Amino acid sequence: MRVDVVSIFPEYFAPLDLSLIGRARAGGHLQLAVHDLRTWTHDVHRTVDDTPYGGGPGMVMRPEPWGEALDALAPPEADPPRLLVPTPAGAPLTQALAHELAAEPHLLFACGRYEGIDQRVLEHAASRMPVTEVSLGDYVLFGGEVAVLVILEAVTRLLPGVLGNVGSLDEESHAHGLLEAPMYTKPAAWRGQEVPAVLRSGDHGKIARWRRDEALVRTVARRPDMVAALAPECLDRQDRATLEQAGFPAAPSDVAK
Ligand code: JF8
Repeated sequence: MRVDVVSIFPEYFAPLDLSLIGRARAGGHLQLAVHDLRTWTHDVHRTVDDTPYGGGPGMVMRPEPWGEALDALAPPEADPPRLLVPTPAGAPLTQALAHELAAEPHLLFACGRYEGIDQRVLEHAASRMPVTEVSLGDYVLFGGEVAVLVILEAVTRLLPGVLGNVGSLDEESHAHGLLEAPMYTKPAAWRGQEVPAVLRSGDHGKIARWRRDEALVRTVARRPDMVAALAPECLDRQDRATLEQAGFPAAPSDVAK
């Protein structure tokens, strides 16, 4: 997969040389290029921002450098990339979106700063390529850079050949719409706490059932929204019994009415 990133802080992306993403790059799974938006300015101050029309606090990113950057990185004659624009107003990043992005041949990330990018940049880009505004969640960051680091980490680990053990992808949290059961390693007893006996029993059927029940109980307690979103046909009799015992669905509260 090819990935281009445009930012006024290209140094933010230094961590992408490290660890498993660095290895994915060295192994040729990820071809990453980070570009300084100021490359596409022409004034002595290399200006990228200006005051907002309509007034209000802060500054807005001017459209001209972004227009030139997108012309250079997504030339009209070439196969268009998918443009991703982090913004608190975007669609939430989910594991499903990460899978979708991992199947793309070319991603182009536009990192805004200040109060964001002039909306006409996105409107114009949408006439040439698919544009997706994406959000990490309901809290406010200074800019899109950290969001791009997060999205790239979620996507890179899904690229074929990047994870050694492909099976671990199907077993992890969110793969089945549930949180994972707790995990343990040696020693069997530590500071007076024992690893649950079932995990040391060697009975793989019992272990799978125990993990499924733990996952269900945990998800009811921590993420009832995820349990509510489960397709009923994904639940067997024992699942339904475990959910009921865990107190799902919660009794309707007076507040909700
Ligand atoms: C920004 C550009 C974001 N979940 C999120 N919170 N805040 C942001 C974000 C993204 C881009 C810019 N301010 C200026 C905030 C995402 N994604």
